[in-house]
Amino acid sequence: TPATRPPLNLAVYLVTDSGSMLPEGKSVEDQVKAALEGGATLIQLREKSLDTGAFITRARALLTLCRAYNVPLLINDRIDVALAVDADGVHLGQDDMDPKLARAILGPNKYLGVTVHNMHDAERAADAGADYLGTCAIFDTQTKKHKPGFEPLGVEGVKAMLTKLAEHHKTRALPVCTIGGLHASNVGAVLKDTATKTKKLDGVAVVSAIMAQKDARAATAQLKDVVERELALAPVYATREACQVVSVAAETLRKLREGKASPLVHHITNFVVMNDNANAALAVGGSPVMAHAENEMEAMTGIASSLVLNVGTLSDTWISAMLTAGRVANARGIPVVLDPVGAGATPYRLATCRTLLSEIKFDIIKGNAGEIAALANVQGVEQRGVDSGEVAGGEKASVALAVALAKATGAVVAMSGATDYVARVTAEGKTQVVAVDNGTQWLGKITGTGCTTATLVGCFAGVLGKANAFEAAVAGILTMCVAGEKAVALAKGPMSFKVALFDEFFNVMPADLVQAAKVRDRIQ
Ligand code: 3NM
Ligand code: MG
Repeated sequence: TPATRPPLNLAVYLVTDSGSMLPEGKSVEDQVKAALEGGATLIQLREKSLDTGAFITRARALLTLCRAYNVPLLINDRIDVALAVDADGVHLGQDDMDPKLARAILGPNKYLGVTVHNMHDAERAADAGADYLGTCAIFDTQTKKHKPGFEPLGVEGVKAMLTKLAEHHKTRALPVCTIGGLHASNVGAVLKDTATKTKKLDGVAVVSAIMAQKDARAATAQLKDVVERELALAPVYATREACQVVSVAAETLRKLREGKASPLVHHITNFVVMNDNANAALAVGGSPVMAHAENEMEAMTGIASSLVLNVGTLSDTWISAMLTAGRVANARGIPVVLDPVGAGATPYRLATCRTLLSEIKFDIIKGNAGEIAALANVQGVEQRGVDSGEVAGGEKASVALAVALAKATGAVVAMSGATDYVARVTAEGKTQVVAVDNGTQWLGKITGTGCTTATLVGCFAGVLGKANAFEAAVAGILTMCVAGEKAVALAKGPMSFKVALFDEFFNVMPADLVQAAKVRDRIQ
């Protein structure tokens, strides 16, 4: 099962200090609380001389604060303290425990951050399963004594390290922050001037810029403002439940990026998108296969991690192949995604979808509002060709529609549109819905982005399995939308947008999903 920990976001990373820099009358706890109010995205408790008992007491207090803001708490160096209080992970310096040993003790579900001085450190950290890297100091700092002979990296040094990190498949997907002498008046330039074509910093770590400030909340908000502007972050958006879904999406994308998962996604899909879908699956880290011959369905679906059935450019021979593939997938516990392309456009398509729905248990149904309405037998939603109409009645009606089909089929329903909705009804009758406000109008200007979304959903479902179909649906949609948003900047028209979009399927990073996500829950 995927971990449900708060998402890792390095944007504004507070590292604590309990020494003489604290303003009079302020405790570490006071400053951390103020920083959380001001929008800090990650907290590290760093104590260099506290006794273990007092350390644990402080860690517990900070964890309570962090939980209230759904922000992870990491502990500097002390794995025992992190485990004792069930913090979200640890940060290690190069003089601390070997990251591989630390990972073995921590298990897979704690965050592990490592300070790195060079590519050798970075590769070792990546091999150990680090979740992010911090560079050694970029500038001089009063807060921590540099070792004799150590020179801060400077802007050029950090940029050079980012370039090298981007060149290595092991380190390419790891989020990175820097530290040392950073404050609101220099982080904008640091983020801008260290950015390379292929990799940028995902945030900044500070001590005195927050801990030493009388108004730590305002200081944090000011930092957050600069970082938000420079990294084009989504404003803090998600509530706890949505955060956890985004967190799972990011962690699964990382597995795909690092080649730790390479799901074989069997498609029976239409002629219009067949090649595009195969390329999209490859780009995101999956392994596509497009096979339609009924005689090989048993063997092909049998070795797949997930199955995507798409009713575009339909014919009778394909329907019987779909039925066979679907039955094999159901029998073997392989997740199945339905893309009911143009379901309401012709009686043939609608009848086919009904047959498929009655013969096959689908884990996810992904369609636009018109398609979902056709399957749910709801009148009044416009259906023109395979393009969607929007639902009259706004969000409430959209959610009701998605929930109705989820209830009728038992599947997770992912309904695309300007806002995408993902809905499910659990076996106990509990309804869960999230809305994804990401995306761009450009996704509607080229053909096949809906089908390609089903491919991405299929890739995530292939890693996450049937039990996490809801998370897989959100992950696929979010990846499409965030890739789309990033591609817009490079588009001169529909075709250059398409090229940029497919490049972004390859380049979009877990940290991009976390930082760009506009995911809402509790909307029903
Ligand atoms: N680690 P300030 S520099 C905690 O070089 C820490 O690894 C560093 O403090 C490293 O934001 C540092 O006040 C202190 O400059 C940074
Ligand atoms: Mg250390």
